[in-house]
Amino acid sequence: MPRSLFLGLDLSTQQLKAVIIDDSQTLIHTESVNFSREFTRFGTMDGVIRDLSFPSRIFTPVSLWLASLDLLLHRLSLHSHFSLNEIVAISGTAQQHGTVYWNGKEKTNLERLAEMSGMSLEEALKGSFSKEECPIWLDSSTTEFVDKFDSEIPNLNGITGSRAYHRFSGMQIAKIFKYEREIYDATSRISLISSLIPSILTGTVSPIDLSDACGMNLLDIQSLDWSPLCLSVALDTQEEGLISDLRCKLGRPVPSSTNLGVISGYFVSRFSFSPLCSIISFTGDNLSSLADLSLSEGDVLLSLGTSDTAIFCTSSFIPLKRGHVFIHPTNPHQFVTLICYKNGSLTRERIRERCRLSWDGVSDELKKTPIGNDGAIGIYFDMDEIEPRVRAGDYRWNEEGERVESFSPSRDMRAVLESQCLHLRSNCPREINRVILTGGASNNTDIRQMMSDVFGKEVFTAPVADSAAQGGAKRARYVYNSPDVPYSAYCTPNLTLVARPIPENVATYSQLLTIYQKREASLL
Ligand code: XUL
Repeated sequence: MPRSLFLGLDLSTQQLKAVIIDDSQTLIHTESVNFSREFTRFGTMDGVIRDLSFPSRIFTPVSLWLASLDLLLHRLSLHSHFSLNEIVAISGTAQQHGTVYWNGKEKTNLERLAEMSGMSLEEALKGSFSKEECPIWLDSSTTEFVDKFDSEIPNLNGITGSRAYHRFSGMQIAKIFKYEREIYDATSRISLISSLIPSILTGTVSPIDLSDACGMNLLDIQSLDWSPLCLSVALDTQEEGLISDLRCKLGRPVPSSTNLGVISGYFVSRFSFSPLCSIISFTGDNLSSLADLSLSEGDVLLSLGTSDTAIFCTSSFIPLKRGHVFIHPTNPHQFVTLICYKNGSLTRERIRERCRLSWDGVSDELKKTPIGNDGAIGIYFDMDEIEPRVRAGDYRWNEEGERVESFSPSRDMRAVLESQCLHLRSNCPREINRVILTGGASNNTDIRQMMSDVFGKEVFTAPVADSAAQGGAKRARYVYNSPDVPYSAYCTPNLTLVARPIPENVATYSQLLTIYQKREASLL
């Protein structure tokens, strides 16, 4: 009986990764190609090139991604415990916001790919792009356009799900239109990085994925089509011809569950893929990790890293001042909210070092203070915080609510951890079912228990390695099999229960939350 295998690809900033699973979600293989280590000839560092004369301009050559796909598939074809011929569907993901510019010749080049299976992808698609240097999410050279979008579209977050951000694709397109007009005019189609790989795999430029399109500041998240107002501001024009030309360049976006067709003959001849292998729309990496965890309404995902990120799902569209709302990649009737807090682990580490403690020592130190610190609150921001907008600084209030300069080490240590948990809690929906923790600090048992007590819910952890690529493989399996059950019932996440709420602590933290919110509000 032949096996059905599913391939998930993740084109991230530094590498292209592959995960293969079988029809019962068992992991069969992972493989990766590191851009800068394996392709020194492109001159990238950590997968990107920083323009020395404009350090905020950051890009990756599109040819590097083509060369990496070739090498990755070649490596996958060499294994004996599976064959590429067993792969029945491919989906995947990519870093968000970056854009790729085709020049009109791609039509012939992609169509003729099947006849060029003796050539590398890089050679076969040479001359198909109007711009070799693709702006990526790290680029922040677009201040002029961020200001323009913010001032000309006050309701931008209500239309697109986010206020204007430097890295969002609409800003990049606006910049190319204004400053590289020949390139813009020579562009036939614009892809997101997530739609580049499926375009190559199917041999025709793929539509942009609706969920990833929410990272462009161009999509009307409710009508599911490009916003005429955003397109007009991007081009600084009311001219209908120019606006509809940009609409054509972008193409009509499609849901993440779209089956884009079968694989191009190029991959059948070159790597022995089955000609029946289906290609499913790719989405953005954060959304794909969420698909890996089958996040649905009531779940809160907290990623505790350099910055702390809270992700949760809602059934209605609730625009935020400083968060991002995306269309849910596996449930088109839901929305995904992502809030990023700048001050995460660096702040935790700074206070820990200031108290001269190891992480084991932190645990002992916490035992010296009561849960809730007797109502004392410390809010610590190493960098200007974006959510809420508060200047960098350490802010402490004693149990009487008076501002004080310092706390004892044990009170300081408890205060930083408690205020970070309360900070995350205060922006999440009231009604939640469970909390999933990922990121470095999710290994800490004190933080796990504190989160559980602050949220009053069970806390789970999830493995994060390869999670975006895993999400791609799981989506490929779901769309290919099209079962009659929702995605969350079909693709089960690999979660471990690590903490249960302790009722008396939950009661203490629910009172402390009100105090915390008062103190935080006094800083605005
Ligand atoms: C999200 C973002 C990054 C990239 C990284 O808005 O810019 O997480 O997706 O790959």
